[in-house]
Amino acid sequence: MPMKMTFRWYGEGNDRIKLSDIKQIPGVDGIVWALHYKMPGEIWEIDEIAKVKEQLDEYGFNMDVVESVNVHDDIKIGLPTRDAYIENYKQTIRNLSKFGVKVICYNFMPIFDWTRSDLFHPIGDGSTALFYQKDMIQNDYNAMAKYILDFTEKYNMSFPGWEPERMARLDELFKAYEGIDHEKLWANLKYFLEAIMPTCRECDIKMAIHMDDPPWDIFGLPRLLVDEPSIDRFLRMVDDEHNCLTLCSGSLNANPDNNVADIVRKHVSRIAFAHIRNVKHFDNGDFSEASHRDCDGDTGIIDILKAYHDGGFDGYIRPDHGRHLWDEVPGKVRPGYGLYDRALGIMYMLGVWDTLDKIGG
Ligand code: CS2
Ligand code: MN
Repeated sequence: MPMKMTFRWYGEGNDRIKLSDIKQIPGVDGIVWALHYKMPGEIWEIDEIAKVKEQLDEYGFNMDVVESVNVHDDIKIGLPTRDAYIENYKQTIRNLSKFGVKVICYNFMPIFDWTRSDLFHPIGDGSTALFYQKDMIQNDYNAMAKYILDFTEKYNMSFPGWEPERMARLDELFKAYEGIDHEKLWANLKYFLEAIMPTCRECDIKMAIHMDDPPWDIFGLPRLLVDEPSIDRFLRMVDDEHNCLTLCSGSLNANPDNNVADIVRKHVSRIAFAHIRNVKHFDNGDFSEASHRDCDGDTGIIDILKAYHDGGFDGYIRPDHGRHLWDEVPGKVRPGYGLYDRALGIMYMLGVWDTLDKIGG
């Protein structure tokens, strides 16, 4: 079984889930980790990385995948100050490589990471899930950000990509991105990647861009990694084996026209990291996240896993967002990142994978 199962963990003191809990989930070899207190653009220092390594070593987990080393806005906007931030990024890559890190997941979304209108939407069986109500995410970015930030404040947690320091300057940030259209953002992404590729080669670290979530422009901000043609363009633009994808099935399939299994079949050799998430669509364009079970959503989880299996995928994989179950109520769980549904998701994924291994696919 060549693919490598992982589980995302937010770190000591920042995640209620304990490494000893994760250890009991079958098949998990690696922890997907990050230094979540770091601001985009800061260097991750050796002693800070060493601390995490010690914690993971105690349970025999590898630290091969980092999610995320966030990219500074000045790099995305293409300001003259970007070169200094790129130098810092390279130093972080070098420092991570000393600990055997193989993959860095990152994204190139302007201002916001994933965006939802409801973090605890009842889905009908007593559990809740992340929900996107299309008409609530149209014009008023301040209202959307307020909903998310009020939540993080109330429950004293911070979300990656939603750093309060950045969010406090939202209007200023929107101003800074004025004039950054799709083509300019593509050019800035190319500049960034071409600058860091030599370091990635030296360190044998793959950069694995996460898909934009949701995969369309929001609040007038351009989004790039949204469908098969844009993924083709991305891989052609910097055609290097260290320039890879974090193929997030749920992010892409928020647009029902995206066939994720097709994309896996086409680009499996450039997928360094697979996120498996299931999404259920509604006719009005809203969507809800769902359990990993194929028939609970519309994403085609079995087709996707089969495409990976057929392609001999030997990269890293993890369950992405799960539902919140049982005692996982607001305040007790990071939205999308509870223990139970992701553990169930892993068992489902391993069930499909082991069956394909055993009886052929
Ligand atoms: C993640 C992303 O929770 C999620 O949806 O898959 O937030 C992901 O961590 C970032 O976009 C990667 O930079
Ligand atoms: Mn994802």
